Amino acid sequence: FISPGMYAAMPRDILLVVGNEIIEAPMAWRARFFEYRAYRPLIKEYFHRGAKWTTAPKPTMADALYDQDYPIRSVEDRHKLAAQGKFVTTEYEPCFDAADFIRAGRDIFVQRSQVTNYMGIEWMRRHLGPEYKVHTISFKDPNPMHIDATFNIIGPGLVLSNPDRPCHQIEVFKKAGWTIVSPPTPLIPDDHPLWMSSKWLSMNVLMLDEKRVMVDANEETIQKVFEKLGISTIKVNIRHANSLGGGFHCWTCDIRRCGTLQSYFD
Ligand code: DAV
Repeated sequence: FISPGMYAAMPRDILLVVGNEIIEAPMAWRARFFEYRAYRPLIKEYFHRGAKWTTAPKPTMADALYDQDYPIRSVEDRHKLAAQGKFVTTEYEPCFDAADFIRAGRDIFVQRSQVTNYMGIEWMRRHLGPEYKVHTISFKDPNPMHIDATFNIIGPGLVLSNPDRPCHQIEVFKKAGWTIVSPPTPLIPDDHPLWMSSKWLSMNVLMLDEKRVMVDANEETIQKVFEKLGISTIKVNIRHANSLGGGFHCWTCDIRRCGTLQSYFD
């Protein structure tokens, strides 16, 4: 295939860190096939310092991986397909973007999306083995791509759940004792340029630890939500970066965490 390529600006999209292992995602867009190369100098450095380093099977990105009729499908049809777990990528071969996974200790949650197929999810499940549990969850969302502006876990048993994209399995989280927080409507103005993302980048925050969050300096309503939860806010203006398609969570990838491996979803 021929592709002009793209930026490699969002480490969250391509790298999934589980324990001491850095997993390079295969990606699903042809334009992103070579993105891993931008991170290789860093990954080699981590490898020298003891990290386990894995690259998931590279897709051939054959035409058969994509529903060729998808661009001409109506909005209603896309909604219907989404409800059946079908999107522009087919099940021809495994593909996923790392950002469709979100971690909570031994439990890892993932959505079937435009860029992550069931075969990719199954690859991850078998790869991680019995130490981790991979749960496929889904949302009322005809256009899912990356889970972190939809369902962003911000602490032990604490999750921001996008009210425009309700989670079909939310009762399971409630039963497990989780607190579900509905983030307020984003304040980003209508005329602010955005690319491949919605205003919900406001909830795409980065937790430095359980008590500190990096949040957009302009998003005062969500800042108040965090403060009420006893989480102190580190306010940074990231609006310019939002225009390239990501918030704090997209633009970062935590490599090392203090603490121990625990279960939060029993
Ligand atoms: O509005 O769900 C998520 C982040 C894209 N990298 C959205 C965009």
